Amino acid sequence: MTATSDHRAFNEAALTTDQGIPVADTDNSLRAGARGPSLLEDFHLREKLMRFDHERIPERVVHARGAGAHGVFKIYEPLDEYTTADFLTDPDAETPVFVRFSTVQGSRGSTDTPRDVRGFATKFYTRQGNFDLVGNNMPVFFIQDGIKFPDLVHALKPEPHHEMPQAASAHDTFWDFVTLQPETMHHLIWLMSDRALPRSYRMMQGFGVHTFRLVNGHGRSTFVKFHWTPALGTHSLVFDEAQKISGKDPDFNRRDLWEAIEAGNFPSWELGVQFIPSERAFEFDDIDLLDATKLIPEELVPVTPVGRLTLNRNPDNFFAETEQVAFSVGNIVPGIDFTDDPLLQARLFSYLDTQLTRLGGPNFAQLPINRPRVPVRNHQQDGFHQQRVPVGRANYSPNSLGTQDDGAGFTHHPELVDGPKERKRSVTFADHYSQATLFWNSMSAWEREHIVAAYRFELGKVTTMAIRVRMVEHLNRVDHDLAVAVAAGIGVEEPVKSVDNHGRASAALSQAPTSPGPVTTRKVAVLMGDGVSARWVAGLSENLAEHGVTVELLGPVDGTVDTDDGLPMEVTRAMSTVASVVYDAVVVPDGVLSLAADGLAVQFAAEAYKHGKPVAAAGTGEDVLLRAHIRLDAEDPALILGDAPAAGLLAALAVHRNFARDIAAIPA
Ligand code: HDD
Repeated sequence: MTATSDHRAFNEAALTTDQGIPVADTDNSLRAGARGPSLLEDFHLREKLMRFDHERIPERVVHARGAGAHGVFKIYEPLDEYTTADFLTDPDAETPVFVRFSTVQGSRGSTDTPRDVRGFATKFYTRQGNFDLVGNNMPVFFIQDGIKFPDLVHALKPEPHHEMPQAASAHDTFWDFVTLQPETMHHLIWLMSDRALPRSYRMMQGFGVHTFRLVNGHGRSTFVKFHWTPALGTHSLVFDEAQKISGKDPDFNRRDLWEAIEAGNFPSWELGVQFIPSERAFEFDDIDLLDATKLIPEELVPVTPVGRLTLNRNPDNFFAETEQVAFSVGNIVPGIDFTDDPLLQARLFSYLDTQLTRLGGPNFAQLPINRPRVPVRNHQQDGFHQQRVPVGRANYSPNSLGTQDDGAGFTHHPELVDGPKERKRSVTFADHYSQATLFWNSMSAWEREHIVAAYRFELGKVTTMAIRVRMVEHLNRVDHDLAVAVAAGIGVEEPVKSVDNHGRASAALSQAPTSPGPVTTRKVAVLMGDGVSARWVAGLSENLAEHGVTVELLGPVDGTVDTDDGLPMEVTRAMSTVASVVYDAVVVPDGVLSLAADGLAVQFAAEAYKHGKPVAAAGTGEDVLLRAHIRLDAEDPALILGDAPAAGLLAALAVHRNFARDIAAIPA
């Protein structure tokens, strides 16, 4: 080895300071004698502490907690008829993307499963620059005008005097605000539905919310709404389960996304678009396309599938990528354009602005995760954290001393605008109830029960009675029966019917499955103990694994259990380290006599049953269900008894849950 390569080998292996100086010892500070005072000249200690002291950056003011992943987007067919956007017209383009999912209310260190809206933000690194689709998992928003956003968020966030509650909307200030701002009523009912409790980021829809425009090569503009539809179906947790997961595994959704991608089970979503030709813009009597509190029912404008998003790579570093990614609704490429939606217009300012504080200066677009995958050329310069080294003298335009190439760039759609300056809401924004009614009418019986329970829970935490009363008055304008049911749970007098329900519904709004969906990556817990039938468990595991279902064998402790054929069988983990709430189904096999006397096993079965999950048992396993107060003679396709449960379990998992059960007496 030469002296040079020797030197390089040493450098590659060794720690260095930020100045590249090799570090000999990072465990002991420099001292005057082993028990003496530390010396100021210890540059390594000083640098190490300085860097540590400044590791934190401000968290996002909303959507602080999130998880992200890399992937690709590809269209099915070119969309030239509607747009010139390269990534939507080149059938061969595989556009790299980074997606960040998030909750809204809680801090960065809060839990994944509060009742909350989820963010679904996608950065497309297109060949014409970055396009960000910064959406949510609900197709509407609380407010119509961005000037109300600070008020909404102040009311939603923990209350300012004592900073409670964390990651929850069940408190006075939130309900005070929303009951005084009736445009929130439609989004509120979505928030009270199971949509606010996604089983997985991989199992939730996404929406661009606003009406955007696509503009084609002839300058023709078409209004569009963007929809993401998950390949695994749209599924949710129930509230009790979500609350328990918050303690058992606060990283539940983040872990689920990470593990699926690590295992090669790449989640995917179909991008769908509702195309609304400009001529049809005023065709929908009670829906103004510029009002973000309204959706366009799919019965009026169907969703056309246009492409597929697949997430296939976890970030290498959470901070560098997921935390530092800076989305902006204003990042838009030729062929796509904005509308005059006043919520969208306010967002165009806010996202660019917030990054200055969060990422410490104007050069955040140079961070690796934010960098476009195309060359960046302009005369913007300097500022904190500048990474580029511009060359040449000409940092202005026009110039004759450097090069300048104004190619065919982004042109704004030349929409004609005319009107007096005024602080005024359009009268076409005035209806705040009929789409909340539409949502309520579209729900299945169990979805309605969950919504009523959610309103009762949230309003039951509101200490100011006048706010509860106000909310019941609003609900009475959504649907009288809903208002009566909620009022009965929160000590408010039954309201007098004031308006008739319009009776319209939209099937796409319900999450009740209409046909079986994929079971891939669902997780089944098998409760283990000495005496278990080895062949039974092995057979079941094999059968389920063939369908992509993950089986975990939960033992009384880590290690092995003794099976009926005398051989030890290894368990996946100890039952006490998990809980039923982190599984999709629970199985109690035959032969394990200890389980019926084990409170934890009984709780596993009871809780899973209470949450509508498939529960299977064979032989002595049925004793565990009896102890859990589960009626074995109940008509229940998701209660699978007998020796060959695989087919029944798969069928029950394919429809997610059975909420038709009578669970009132189940102690969980
Ligand atoms: Fe927003 C973050 C989605 C209205 C101001 N928003 C943020 C994120 C998502 C959304 C997904 C997290 C992005 C990420 O992962 O980094 N926001 C929405 C949707 C809205 C919406 C779907 C309504 C249709 N937002 C909205 C309004 C304003 C903001 C009206 C202000 C006028 N939003 C912000 C923000 C955030 C943000 C303060 C916080 C961190 C950030 O932008 O980068 O600027």
